[in-house]
This record gives sequence, structure tokens and C-alpha cells, in this order.
Amino acid sequence: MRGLREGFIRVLTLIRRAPLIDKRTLDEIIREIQRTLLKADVSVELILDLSNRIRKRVLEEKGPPGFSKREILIKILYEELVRILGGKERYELPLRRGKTYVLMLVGIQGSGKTTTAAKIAYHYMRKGFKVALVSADTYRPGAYDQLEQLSRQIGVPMYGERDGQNAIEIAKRGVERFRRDGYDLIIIDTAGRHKEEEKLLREMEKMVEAIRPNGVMLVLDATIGKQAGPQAEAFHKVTRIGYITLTKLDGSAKGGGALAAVARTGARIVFIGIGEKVDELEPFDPQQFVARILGMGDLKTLLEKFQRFEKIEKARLEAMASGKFTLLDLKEQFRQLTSMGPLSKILELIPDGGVLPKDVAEKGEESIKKWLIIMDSMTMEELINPRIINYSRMKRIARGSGTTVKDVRELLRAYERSRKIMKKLMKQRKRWRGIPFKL
Ligand SMILES: Nc1nc2c(ncn2[C@@H]2O[C@H](COP(=O)(O)OP(=O)(O)OP(=O)(O)O)[C@@H](O)[C@H]2O)c(=O)[nH]1
Ligand SMILES: [Mg+2]
Repeated sequence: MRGLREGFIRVLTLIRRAPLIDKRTLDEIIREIQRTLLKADVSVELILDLSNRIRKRVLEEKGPPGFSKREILIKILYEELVRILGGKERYELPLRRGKTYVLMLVGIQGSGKTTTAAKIAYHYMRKGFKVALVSADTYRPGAYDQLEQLSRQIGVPMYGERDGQNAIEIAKRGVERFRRDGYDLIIIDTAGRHKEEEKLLREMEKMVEAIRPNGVMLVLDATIGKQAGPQAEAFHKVTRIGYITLTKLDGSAKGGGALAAVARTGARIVFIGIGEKVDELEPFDPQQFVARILGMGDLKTLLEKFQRFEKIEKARLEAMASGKFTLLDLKEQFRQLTSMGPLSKILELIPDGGVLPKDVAEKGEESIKKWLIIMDSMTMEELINPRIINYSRMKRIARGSGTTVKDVRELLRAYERSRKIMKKLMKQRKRWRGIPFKL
């Protein structure tokens, strides 16, 4: 839907242009998010909940080092939208082999119910489930033939009565038959209805009462935009909507209305339709979907940056757990040392200068301060895995810290020595297990 995408472009522009993200700009940005979601017909309750969460997280979360408040805000916005749409995981219907699951499809005329029934049947058939279709649309001329043709195409049995009048009775008979025959999934295609058509809505209600399906799925046309919310709500009022399939996402529709539909029903989007053919159905991916609404390109770069950080963080924790002594550890020790007071005094307390090589203890404070500055110019990867620091990296680090390559080399040599001492100490520690040891 255009509105939502355009709204978020405005939100992102605001975020990018703000000189800094303080409380006031944050409020302004959140107001723009609220306006955008209101226009997209998302319920006020959800909007308030979302804005509160975003505000709280932005104010409370420090985020990883090297990331601006701006980047953290965009990431939080992304994560919160993904959360509304069901979280990171893709969702599949809770099917079990040997146990019948009855799924009833509902939706307005032309939303794609019949096509989707066949698509879902095909999807689960390929996964090895025993699937059957039931045609319970007695209103649309040719509905029976349409589903029959599709069922033959995918090789899935179908129950229907070409000239039947009572959709509920037909559905009952179909479900009974396939249940008896031990089908894992029975999909009922129903007549399209308008949300104001009382008679049809009542029929749908009665059918749900008579059949008691395990799940009711709303088939929603992604191109209807803003109407998605009220439409979903109207169906939800008559019968609890548990699932949604969003169709026609192969066109220009962004499907932003889905956000409102999900918000109104609490339903889970399971699939998206991306074409007219039976195999043009995909499991819904909330992350990809939100990225599309927010603008894929920018977000991708940012999320990759966060992922890179998470990877490095993982590597760091692993290095720590395996007892590998990295530059990062050295940095941490230096930092602790310098915060404890004059170095000479402290070194007197540590027998043999502890893990510090002789020359460090001698040169003392000055070199430690310089080395800390040098290490500030290193990337996390370099700190965790100093072996990757080649000449060109040394040049960059020297430039960044206002030192020389010689200085950087000196630090690396000191680190190498510390590492060796550390290794020895660790070995001793292993030998003298039980003797408390602290650096
Ligand atoms: N491009 C595209 N077209 C779709 C998709 N899903 C359904 N359609 C088309 O939408 C039209 C309506 O689809 P149907 O499956 O007949 O819709 P319906 O909800 O069963 O319609 P009624 O039974 O009349 O209420 C058909 O032309 C389908 O081919 C989709 O994901 N992408
Ligand atoms: Mg149909």
C-alpha cells in the first residue's frame, strides 16, 4: 500500500535528518510513525502500544558500540513491526500426520480463496501430507468447476456438488468423507462475501458452527490497501480468524494493509500469494515483509551491520570461553589498570608485574595510554583476532590514532608477549587446579 510506504519514507527521512536523537526529536519521530499507522488504519490501541515500546527501548537500550542512536532507532522500529507481524519465525499450519486438520477459507469476492485453496493443498501435498479439497461455494456459477479443475491439476481429491444448494450440508458431507478416509488436511473453499452482506456472513457463521474447523483463514487481497483492516475486523466479528493469506503480492502492492488486518484480528499471516499459478505461494516472512515496507536497500545495509556486530560479539564470547587471550582482553586490563591509580604503585603490588611484560612495567603509564588510543582505532575484528593486522591495517590504525606504524608494531609485540605469559599462567593454573588465581 502506497500510504504506509510513503509514511515510513517520511519517518526515515526525519530520523536521518535529525541532528541528534534526543527526547524531543524522538517524540516528533514517534508522532510521524503514529500518523502513518493511523492513516493505514491500524488500531489506536496497537499504535499506542507500539509507540510506547519504541520510545522505551530507544531511551533504555544503549545498543552496541559503534552504532548511532539513529541506527538503533531504525533497528528497533524494524524489530517492533516484525514483532506485530508474528516475529522472526515463519509459521506453518500445525498439521500432524494421521490427524485431520480442517481449514476453512473465507474472504470477499475475488480475493483469491479458490486459487489459494488449491495452492495450499499443493504446498502441503508436496510436504507429504494427505490433502483434500471441499467446494462449499454454491453462489458463484462455475465455482465447483474452477476448484475441480485445479484439484485435478495438482492431483488432490475434491468433494463438491455441482448443482448443490446448501453449502453447509455440502461442506459437512465433504469433511465427513475425507475425515473418514484419514486425510491430514481438508481445505474448504467458501463463497466470496461482502462484509456488509448479512445473509452470507450468517451462513459463514453457521458453517463454522456446523463444521467446527480447526482453523479459519482469511484470504486477503493485498491490493485493497486501507480496507484491509475493517474487512478483517468484519470477518473476525463473525468468526475468529486465526490465519491470513495475503494474495496478489506479485503486483505493485506492498501489502501494508496487512499490518492493520493482523492488528485487528490477532491472526497470523501464514502465506503470501505471488501469482495466479498453483505453485505461486510462499510462506510469509515477517522480516522480509517489513523490510519491503521500510525500504529494503537502506535497511539491509543497516541490518547487515548489526549482524556483523553480532557475529563479532559471538566470536569475542567464544574467544573468551576458550580462554584465548586477545587484544581486547589486553585493552580491558590496561583500562582497569589505568583506572586504579598511578601505575607504578599498582605494579608494585603485582608480583613480577603480573601478565605485563617487563618493558611495559618499565615504560609504564605513558605507553599504556598510547596503546589504549591505538587500540581505540582498531576494529572489533582486529581486537579479537590480532593476527589479521597486516601492514595496511597497521597504517590505517596508526593514521587513526595519530601514531606511527612503529608504535602499532610495538603494541602488537607487547601483546604477543603478554599472550605467551598468559598461556603459561593458564597452564600453571591447570596444573595447580584449585589454587585461586586472579589477574
Ligand atoms: N496475480 C495474482 N492473482 C491472483 C492471486 N491469487 C488469486 N489471483 C487471481 O485473482 C482472481 C480471483 O481469484 P479466485 O481464487 O477465483 O478468488 P475467490 O476469492 O475464490 O473469488 P470468489 O469465489 O468469486 O469470491 C483470479 O483471476 C486469480 O487468478 C495472486 O496471488 N496473484
Ligand atoms: Mg472462489
